[in-house]
Amino acid sequence: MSPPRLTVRRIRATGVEVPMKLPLGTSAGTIRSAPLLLIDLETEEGVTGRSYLFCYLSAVAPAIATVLGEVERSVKGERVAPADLWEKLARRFKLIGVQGIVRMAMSGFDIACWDALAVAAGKPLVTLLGGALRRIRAYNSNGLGLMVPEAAAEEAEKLLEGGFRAVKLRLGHPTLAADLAALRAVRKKLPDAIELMVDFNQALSLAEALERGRAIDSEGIAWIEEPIRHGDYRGCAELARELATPVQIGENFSLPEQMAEALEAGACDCVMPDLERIGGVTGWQRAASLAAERAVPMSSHLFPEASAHLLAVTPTRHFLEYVDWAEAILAEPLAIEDGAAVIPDRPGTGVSWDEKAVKRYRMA
Ligand code: SMN
Ligand code: MG
Repeated sequence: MSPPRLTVRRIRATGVEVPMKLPLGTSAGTIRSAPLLLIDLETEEGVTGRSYLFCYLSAVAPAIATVLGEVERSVKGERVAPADLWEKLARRFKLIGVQGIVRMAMSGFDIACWDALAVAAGKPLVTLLGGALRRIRAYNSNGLGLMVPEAAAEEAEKLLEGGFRAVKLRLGHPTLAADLAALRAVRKKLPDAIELMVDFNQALSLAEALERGRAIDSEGIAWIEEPIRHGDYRGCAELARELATPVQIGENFSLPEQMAEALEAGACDCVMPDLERIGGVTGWQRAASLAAERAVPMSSHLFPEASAHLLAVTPTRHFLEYVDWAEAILAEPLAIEDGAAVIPDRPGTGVSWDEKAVKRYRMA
């Protein structure tokens, strides 16, 4: 069956700031609320495609909305064919560059396009992509920021609710001793079968990362994420060679081209591209092929609702990163059962808004 014919009519972007149940204390600052930009792609045929972006800073939401206005002007009246529209927009934004918030706006639009196509076909996105409904193993990435050991251990234990068998701890305390204390307190509190990831959010120099990584190597950790500046692929490659614990990067890959460079450099043992930076569903599919060619395990970053569909058709599927931030404004939040995301049996990605909540959390 050929894909449904849809025509771009309008893009609506709505900024909301939703409270996070658990603050996220990273080495680069603490996040207490999630600034999200909700995207509604309206088509002439009456089908609406939806997606949301995580803006990191609330001030950035209106800036991305402005770029989406330019996206709308560029593709209004065009057929919803995501790869073609990506190419067209890449030409439109060539001089400013398909990077930063331009790339985020394009990615959000791409995801909404795919959602619209799946909705029009009456199929879950995973089915449209050739896969099947299934559960996707997840780790609980809510909370568990930089905190004193006892508090971290207590919070880690709570994160197992929902049957999670893996959680992620943020590190990058001022000293190795403080990192080890937090890590050991959490490891000790969790049953042995529970996997524990750690994320430095680029806090360390290469020398510090070698030292802390070697210290962590004997602690039974599933991966060490972004220990140093994300784009230092030579440094990352040295860490990947020297450390026994797998090195994980990817949330900052800008489009599949950068992921290809990282893999070429041997910069990591696993990858975790982020939908709004890798280029939406279209970019993700290319990233998944790159990971498959090299048999590199691939996880997701944020956006668990859409990522669950995509991981189901990712040959080297590893873990879904589960955060509940969008739950506050979703009509039907992603379900977690026995530590796995349940891909909903609804047309599209399953994302639609709780309009009352959107009103409540709408940005000024
Ligand atoms: C992270 C995600 C989103 C905001 C801040 C930090 C973190 C992760 O790096 O991987 O979850
Ligand atoms: Mg991270």
